[in-house]
Amino acid sequence: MQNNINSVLKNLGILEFNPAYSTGKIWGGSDTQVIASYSPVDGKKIADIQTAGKEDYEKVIDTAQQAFKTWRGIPAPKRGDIVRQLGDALRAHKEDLGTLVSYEMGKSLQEGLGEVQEMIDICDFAVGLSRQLYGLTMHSERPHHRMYEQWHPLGIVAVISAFNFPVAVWSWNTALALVCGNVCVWKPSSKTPLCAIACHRILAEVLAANDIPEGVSSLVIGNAAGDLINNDKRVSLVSFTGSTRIGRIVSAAVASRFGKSILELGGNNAIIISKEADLDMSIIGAVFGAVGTAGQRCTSTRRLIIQEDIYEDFKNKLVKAYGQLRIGDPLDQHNHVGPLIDTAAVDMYTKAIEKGKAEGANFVVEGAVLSGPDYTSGCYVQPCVAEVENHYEIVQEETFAPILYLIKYKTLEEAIALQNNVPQGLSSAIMTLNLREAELFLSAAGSDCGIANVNIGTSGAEIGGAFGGEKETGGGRESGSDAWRGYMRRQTNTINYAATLPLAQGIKFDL
Ligand code: UN1
Repeated sequence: MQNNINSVLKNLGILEFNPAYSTGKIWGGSDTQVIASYSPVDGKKIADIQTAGKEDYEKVIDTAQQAFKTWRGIPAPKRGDIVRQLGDALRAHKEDLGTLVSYEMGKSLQEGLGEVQEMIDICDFAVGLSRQLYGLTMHSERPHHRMYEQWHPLGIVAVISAFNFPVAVWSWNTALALVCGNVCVWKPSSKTPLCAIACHRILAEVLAANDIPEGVSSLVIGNAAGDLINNDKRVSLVSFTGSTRIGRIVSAAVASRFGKSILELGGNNAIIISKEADLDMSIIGAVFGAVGTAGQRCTSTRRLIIQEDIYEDFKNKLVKAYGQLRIGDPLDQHNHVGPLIDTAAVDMYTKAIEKGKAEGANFVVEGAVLSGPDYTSGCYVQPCVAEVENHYEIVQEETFAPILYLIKYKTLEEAIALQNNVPQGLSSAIMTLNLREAELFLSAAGSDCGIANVNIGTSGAEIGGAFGGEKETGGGRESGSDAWRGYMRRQTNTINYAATLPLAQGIKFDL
């Protein structure tokens, strides 16, 4: 792997080929503070990265402000063409970038490549959008008046992204924000800085090839930048993906300066398994949802709400399926489950299991931290399954790990109430072949989540839909549908082409 990763880093232009790279400082700001990127796959340090300090940040924002003046004046379809070129560059780098995502973050190579595919797809989507930033026209109540609305860019859009989707979430935000005419500043997770450097370089090359001035896309690494962004009036929109705990802080800071925010916070996603479900399909959906990305997606399946008549049968099938899971190096395509991001995440997994047990959880597949020659990073854990009650504190919380909770129900109304009865509201699903059940689940009396699926698991959303959720998930929407509006400001325009000045609401004001 070591040699392979060296060539991946080289192909992505991140650092010169250097077998001793792990000790060298690379790239980044001028701050003396350095963060290290370790791979959870083998525990090896990949590189040290210099973080951005206050001075670097000021330079970035100044440059971004200048660049905005140029960028907003470029016609949207032309901006779309530049995003199209970004998509093409990502196609060319897919293999290398997907491998880096897998090695630095720990998700399977297939999922790493899938993440890059999402980036390519959102670029395609944004190209089309660049000719469709439509506003409405309205009929004025006054004669010889025309009224319409148009959408303008906001200015500087900051993207604060999480480790679990180290490249895709940036692209959802950036591709859209760019065609809308904004300039972007990216503060990636400090756990996956190399993925960020790789993407930034790919976009920077595309921009430079089109003679676009510096500052249309910037990267600031390190946690200091996050605070600076949140409290900076010059940053019009903060798109934050991360925990509800941090999201609360970000949202309050940005709101207090009347900035805009798009929040993608925690999920606590459930699948309802009806007795009228296709059980074989349900097993695959449930297991992939729970253990894919080692349970570290916002959309990971955390709870299965199972009808009592099929509960025992389904549980046994599930236990059997868990017995077949292969855990190990995510770059080895035979494995289903890779590592957690770091040993701090392993601690959270262990604590959640202990807390669950103390509350009465009955583990039907026991958890364990794995050790041995294949697991030297100390980040590999056994995906586990526990029978619980929905009200347990641990069940109400989001633990970013492959722990799946089983809950029994009698009626669909009860199942929907259980599904909704958590603080979060991101993704949800029902497995049923019964139309009445499916439609009730999708009705206003059904799921309260931003995403509600039928006969599909909770994870693996496509970019074409608006992505995000309600309640403590934060209410933000990113990616497809009309999520682009979140990156623009709406302006209502009324034009009078009469020779008089009639006032609205029939008000007379004669001088
Ligand atoms: C996330 O976990 O932050 O639905 C995003 C999915 C992905 C997005 C997840 N397309 O699994």
